[in-house]
Amino acid sequence: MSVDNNQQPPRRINELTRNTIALILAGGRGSRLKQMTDWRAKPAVPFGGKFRIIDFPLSNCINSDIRKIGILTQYKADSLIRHIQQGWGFLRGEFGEYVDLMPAQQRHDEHSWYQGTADAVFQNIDILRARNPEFVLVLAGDHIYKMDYAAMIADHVANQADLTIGCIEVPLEEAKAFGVMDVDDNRRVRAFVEKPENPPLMPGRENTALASMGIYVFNAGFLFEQLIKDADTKGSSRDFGRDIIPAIIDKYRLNAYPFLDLQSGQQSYWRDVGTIDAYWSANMELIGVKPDLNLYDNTWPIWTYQEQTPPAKFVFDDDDRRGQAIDSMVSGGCVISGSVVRHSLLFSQVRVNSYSEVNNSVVLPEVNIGRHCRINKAIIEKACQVPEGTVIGENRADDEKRFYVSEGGVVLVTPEMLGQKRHYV
Ligand code: ADQ
Ligand code: ADP
Repeated sequence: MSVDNNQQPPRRINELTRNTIALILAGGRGSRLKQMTDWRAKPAVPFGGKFRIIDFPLSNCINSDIRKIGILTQYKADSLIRHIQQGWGFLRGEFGEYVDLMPAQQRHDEHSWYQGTADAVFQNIDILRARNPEFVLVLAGDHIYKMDYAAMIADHVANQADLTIGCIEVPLEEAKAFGVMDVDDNRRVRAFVEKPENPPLMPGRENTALASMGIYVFNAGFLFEQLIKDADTKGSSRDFGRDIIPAIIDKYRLNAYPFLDLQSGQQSYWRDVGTIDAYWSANMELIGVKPDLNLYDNTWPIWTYQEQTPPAKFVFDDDDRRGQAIDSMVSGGCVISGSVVRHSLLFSQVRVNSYSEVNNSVVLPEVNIGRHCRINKAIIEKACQVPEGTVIGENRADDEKRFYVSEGGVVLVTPEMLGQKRHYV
């Protein structure tokens, strides 16, 4: 019997994940979320009653056994940093596990912080090199999904790729907002265009394009080389989608990794809650009986930091009016007294007072809704004190005078719009 000395045994997955550093790009403003990102970066925006958006990619890392994590921050990072420090400090440094905050360092040019996404990584290249990873997993900090990155890294290794790009199928009319790819039968990427005016169709499909999720597995040495090359390229915007990928596509092995549910083979839940309408809908969907995003799945927990709060409480008021919530999610520390909450999502420590009604709304932490309010289809920002008798969501023209009203008719209410200044801690 002959032994093929060239044949490598398949590598253990935990060896692959242990040799991976994940970098979460958390610097983007997310300006389409309007006043919700006036004070915080999009990854720090609260979601789903007790999480912040960045908890999803972070939890995916932990659940995929990737425990070396860097978070690249830039825009309004204050509440993001606080959240990470309070909630994500449980990794064990002595086992080589960490969540590191990597702020913009203004490494080269005093006047520009990070430029594109590749620059954010390049600015930290010395730190990354010193840590000597085998793979670098680049993630966006502003998408909601549950994904096993270990399977993607294993696929990257099995295909001997230099770069593997996570991808999803999107309707053609939405494809303009993404990097769009063309792949061959072996999932090798043949073409890639960032946010094209006329996106190419997926082969064999009528109305679908193959879009990049903006998440990448790179062989680390290869990534560092390409970043240095890009930094020396005049006119580059230092972006993965615009500059790095087009520059390497012809010479190297780029593979597409489809984000499918491993059990059903169907495309999995993946959302960019980039607009007020998308944010409101994604939160509302969670209330349904069988939402596509299951937050009650013990096999893929979403970790977060939240203050300890007492249980939510539903009480009769002095007039014996019942406080109740129907078809809703209500977080800890809420008190609903003599009022009705329907088809709504309440974050922690919300108070709803007598004779009020809250319908189809997302209410962020520490909001107080005074008596005799009627609120419909709204997002009420953190710590708003909604005065007695306020009516929201019944007359668009009225709402527009005081609040921000989205295209889809969702009313965003912030403390500033109510003439309130929040004590900022
Ligand atoms: P976009 O999401 O439009 O496209 P971009 O705005 O660059 O790309 O943001 C990507 C991620 O990086 C976001 O999480 C953002 O917050 C963060 N980010 C942006 N600039 C940063 C900086 N300088 N420092 C730190 N973080 C930063 C990308 C890809 C497309 C792909 C979509 C999928 O370019 O090809 O289709 O993601 O959503
Ligand atoms: P948190 O980490 O508690 O979410 P954020 O910084 O994200 O805090 O801000 C959340 C809310 O506080 C938003 O409604 C924002 O409008 C308001 N806010 C934050 N900072 C200030 C400030 N300096 N002045 C007024 N309002 C603020």
